[in-house]
Amino acid sequence: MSKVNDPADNVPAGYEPPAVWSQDGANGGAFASINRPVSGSTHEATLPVGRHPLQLYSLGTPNGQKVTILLEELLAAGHTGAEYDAWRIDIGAGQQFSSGFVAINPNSKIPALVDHSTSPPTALFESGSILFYLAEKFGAFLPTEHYRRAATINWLMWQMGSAPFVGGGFGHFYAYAPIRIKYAIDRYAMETKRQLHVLDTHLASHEYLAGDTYTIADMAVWPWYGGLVQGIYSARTFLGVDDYRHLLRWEAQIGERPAVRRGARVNRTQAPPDRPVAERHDAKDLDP
Ligand SMILES: N[C@@H](CCC(=O)N[C@@H](CS)C(=O)NCC(=O)O)C(=O)O
Repeated sequence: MSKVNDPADNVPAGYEPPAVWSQDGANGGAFASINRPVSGSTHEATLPVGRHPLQLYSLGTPNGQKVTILLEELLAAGHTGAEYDAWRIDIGAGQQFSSGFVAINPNSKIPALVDHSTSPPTALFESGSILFYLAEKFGAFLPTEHYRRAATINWLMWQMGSAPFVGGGFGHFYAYAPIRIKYAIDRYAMETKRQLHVLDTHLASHEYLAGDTYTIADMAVWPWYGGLVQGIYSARTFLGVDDYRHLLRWEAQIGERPAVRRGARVNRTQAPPDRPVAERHDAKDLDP
């Protein structure tokens, strides 16, 4: 690491990284109680299994919403095999570290899915992998023409690689960290605005991310970047989101789809302005 300053300027003042890092108690951030430097389960517990082919273990965060939006879109398009039970995993209470959850996702993060219509059942984790699997399984929202398919996967991968800078970077340091660090906020606000500009520029000349077709790429990007437009982290003004008018057009267009509105309510305890649904086991659970 290059030495660029006086340690007195560090945060906290005088801090120098030790030769070997070790955990120094909880750091006080919003997720301090669940962060650990090791993987694996902390307790024995099996996951519940409902009556539908697809069993989703998730929470209605942006990463969770991507999957429930696709499932609701598939059902709306008539793919009855996409019926699902959505079980709520309380990550604040550490349910992602149960032995049952770790068995299907060794990375201990929502969302995770098990497809019981296959033999043996198929376990899936990483939201992008889940979207890709379901789109292929049902032959929907993933175009077959090479250029449209490539564009869809490009934007899906872009989202998976980019959003951690928004959530783990900007969102963490702006909204969740126990102290406000200008250096960190500047770094991640810059990158988040760059990403918003990437989307805005592309959407100026494309109706959807993959061009003229609504795909899993839109479903992956909408919860995160539409979320910034809707005010997650209360950063809409700070990030100057109103300047990105093509992104705003696309955000509203995707957000008014009935399946998107349904999917965005699943595994949530708050989903303004709509009614949240902590668990979904039947289509009726989401009816008005
Ligand atoms: N790259 C993963 C990220 C998933 C992720 O970060 N999930 C968060 C909630 S949005 C989580 O489960 N956090 C719990 C933890 O870190 O212990 C994906 O897209 O599925």
